[in-house]
Amino acid sequence: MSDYNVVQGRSPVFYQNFDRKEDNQHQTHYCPGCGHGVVHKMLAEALHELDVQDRTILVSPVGCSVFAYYYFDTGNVQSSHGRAPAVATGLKRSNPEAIVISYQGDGDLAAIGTAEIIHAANRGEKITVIFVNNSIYGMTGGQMAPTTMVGQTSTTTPWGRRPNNDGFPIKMAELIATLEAPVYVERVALSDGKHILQARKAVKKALTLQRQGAGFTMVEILSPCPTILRMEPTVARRWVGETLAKEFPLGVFRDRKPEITPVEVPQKNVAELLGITDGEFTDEERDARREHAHPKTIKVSGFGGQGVLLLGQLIAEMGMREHMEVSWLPSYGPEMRSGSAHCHVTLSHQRIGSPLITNPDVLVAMNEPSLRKFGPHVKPGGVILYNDRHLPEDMHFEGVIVACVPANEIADQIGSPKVANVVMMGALLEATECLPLTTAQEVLRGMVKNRKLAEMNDKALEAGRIYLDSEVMVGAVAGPDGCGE
Ligand SMILES: Cc1ncc(C[n+]2csc(CCOP(=O)(O)OP(=O)(O)O)c2C)c(N)n1
Ligand code: SF4
Repeated sequence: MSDYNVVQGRSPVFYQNFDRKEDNQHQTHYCPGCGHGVVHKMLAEALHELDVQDRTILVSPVGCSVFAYYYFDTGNVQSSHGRAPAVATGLKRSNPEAIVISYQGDGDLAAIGTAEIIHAANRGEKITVIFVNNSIYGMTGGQMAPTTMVGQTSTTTPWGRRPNNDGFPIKMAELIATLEAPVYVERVALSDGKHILQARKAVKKALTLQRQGAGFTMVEILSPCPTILRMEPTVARRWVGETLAKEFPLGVFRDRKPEITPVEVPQKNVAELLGITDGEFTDEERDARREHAHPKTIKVSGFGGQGVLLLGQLIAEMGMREHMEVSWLPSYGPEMRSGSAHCHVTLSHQRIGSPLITNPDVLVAMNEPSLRKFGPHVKPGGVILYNDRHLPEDMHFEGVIVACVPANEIADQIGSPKVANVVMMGALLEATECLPLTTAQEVLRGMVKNRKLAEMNDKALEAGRIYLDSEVMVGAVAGPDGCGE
């Protein structure tokens, strides 16, 4: 056997086997002649040459580009359609040492994800975007993409793209290059060997810049999709050079050092920024204060205008004053007033992974639809506070404490229906003892300057607390009808 040197082989950045999920093993992922495979190869080789495999995170969204995670033995995150630059932003900001790549098709990047790419580029996120422009939606069978050329047929433009109806092709490299922040933007093509080498150089350059911490880099790669274009692979490749590259000129659109002068702002935590800390605390003092506050997940829900979002904010602010980790996540429809609204509040002793709460410890239901919607999801042993004297007749909740507090009625007696949410706050503190009453008073007083309203808030807080104590929770546990057992 003669000696030989391997000069081209499988990049070690690729997995040994490209296994597919379950029973699809017999299928290949990319069609013969597809540009994605060529781009994968140059990307893998560049990562290997730059010695960054171990710290690379590849974000693959929806489209044929999603298959990237079957090939790259790197970190892989799959994002929803168009959102890869946003996901990459989060990954890069939380792992500045990582090499983060957003690998996207043209439908993904230039249609559903237009906002994400523009804003990631505009913020100068230090990520690399590999943009595979094959002028069509590949995976879904050939609908018009933003990059489909005038006159080009697709399943949604069978007569050819007409600018008067479908607009003009969007030239993403040029568009991104108009922004201030991007560092490097180049368009290349997979039309022949020479251009493929140029594309390889561009991909490596973008990654090199990222490794140097330079800023936002993007390589747009004109690529063949022989299956959807119904062309032989060799014809499709030629078409990329002879037709696609005419519409999308190749070249470097941006290559410069960023001219971003960082604006130094003092680093403060949220409580300091809001001015709700009363002096410097030692860690011991913080821990001691936190001891009296109890972790809880709370959902507050009702009609827009009932102050449900504000009630959630107030609880979150109280938690901050007790040096807890807090989150507040509002959710409301387009018609905020009189539509329905709810918010998720977490009070925790640890950092909070997600602000979303599916099964809360506590539900404050300010109206019946909220009770029906969220009541069944309260955790066993949790608490439901319902804004009425009784539960609707057909409703029963097993294994949770239900307290009916007619907050609207009580607020009316105090003199303003607006303070019904504060009545509920008093009831909530009494029912759960999650936060000290004095902190609630502090927060409420800080919120309103009007003396009359401040007095009403104080009364409402107290009335809610007393109602729960005397009218509802005669025993430790209220009955399902809201009365004490
Ligand atoms: C939110 C959402 N909308 C639509 C789809 C359907 N969909 C899947 S892939 C795709 C187009 C992808 O085209 P492109 O980004 O050009 O990638 P290619 O397949 O050509 O590589 C669409 C519209 C989806 N999966 N999710
Ligand atoms: S449909 Fe097109 S983009 Fe998708 S794998 Fe096949 S050739 Fe590639």
